[in-house]
Amino acid sequence: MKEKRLEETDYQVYRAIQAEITRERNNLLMIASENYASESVIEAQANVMTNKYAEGYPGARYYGGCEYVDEVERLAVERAKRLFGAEYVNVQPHSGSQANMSVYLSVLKPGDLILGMDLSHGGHLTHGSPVSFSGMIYRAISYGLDQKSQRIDYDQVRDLAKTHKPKIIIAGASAYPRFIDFHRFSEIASETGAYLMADMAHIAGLVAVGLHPSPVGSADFITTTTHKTLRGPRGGLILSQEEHAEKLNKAVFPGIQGGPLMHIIAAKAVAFGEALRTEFSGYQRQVVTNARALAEELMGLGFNLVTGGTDNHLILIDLTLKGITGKEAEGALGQAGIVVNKNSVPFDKRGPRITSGLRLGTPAMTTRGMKEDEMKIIAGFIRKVLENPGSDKILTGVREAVLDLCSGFPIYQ
Ligand code: DSN
Repeated sequence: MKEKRLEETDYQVYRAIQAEITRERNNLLMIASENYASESVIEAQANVMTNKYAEGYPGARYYGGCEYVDEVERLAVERAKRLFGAEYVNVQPHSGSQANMSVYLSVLKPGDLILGMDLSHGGHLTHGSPVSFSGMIYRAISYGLDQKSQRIDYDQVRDLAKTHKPKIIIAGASAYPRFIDFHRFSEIASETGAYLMADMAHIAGLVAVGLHPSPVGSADFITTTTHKTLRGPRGGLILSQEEHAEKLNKAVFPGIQGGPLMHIIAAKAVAFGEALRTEFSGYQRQVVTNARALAEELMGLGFNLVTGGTDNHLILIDLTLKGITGKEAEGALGQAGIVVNKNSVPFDKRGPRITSGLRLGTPAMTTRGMKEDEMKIIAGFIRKVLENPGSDKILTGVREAVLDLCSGFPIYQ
């Protein structure tokens, strides 16, 4: 195939991609759900498998010519099974939301009751929010955090499950800095006759190497994205037991999706292969060590963290007493080259567009090779910015220091 460079064929798109590469090199990417996929993962996504229709599953497709895409899908499935110790794996969901939608479709009917974590307490849109399909098609109720400990209120989960008898309970979060007790959730689900779905999107990388207790063995269904701590391509994944295989396969295709994205499945296979290597455990350990170091340093500098620390890859700063909103803080930090997202804190008095908090994660910075010393430096930058959000001089000074720090940890050269 004659190679035509994008630079010559579509300069506008080429230029935007180049600018994105520069942005990813020259900023501290601290959005807890983001990471830098390896160049092998990126290469595997940019290939001719994007051309192939492969509705169905390996060996049982609705199209001819699937021998090579079958090979990558089988590799992805087999590697994901080994990585998580799961009996059944489906690598076709295009995203985490579609993985969740597939699970619901496989066991729920419209109008059935689901019990998930409140979005404003750290849950996810697809766990029953009224603005998502999950809260529109199904009836949803939610549990939250205990006001004092700011940890999941398992007694409330049990009470709600006993009183309302949901068909499925969802254990999982997108902004919760502590371990999730999947075993406890499974006890509640068995006691109340509910299915248990664990959405481990944020913590999948930690689960893969045993740094977070695994939901495998506790949950009936486990969903995840593949691009957060797992550091693969953007996409979704479902794990379960063989007994649920048929209904899950049908729910993904033809239930909610058509042709799988075979180039992305190739990249998932590559990412799972990387995650099975010994170095991946070391990487995840450092992600957690870095999150703890960042948490300690920020608390030492006078910041209030939700739950007073972290067990995983993320922290939530509560800015309520700092005289700055989450929105203002995100803006000022962004100007200084520190990319984060504003986030509600438990029992936040401000709405989701403003918020009183910030969510920060260490997966991407750890991929660049940063360790505890750099986390301390970053905590210092954050303090400087948040104490002087209106000072262009200070923001420019921190921006220069961020560029200097980034240049010591090259990425995508
Ligand atoms: N949007 C993702 C996150 O940032 O956590 C969850 O889907």
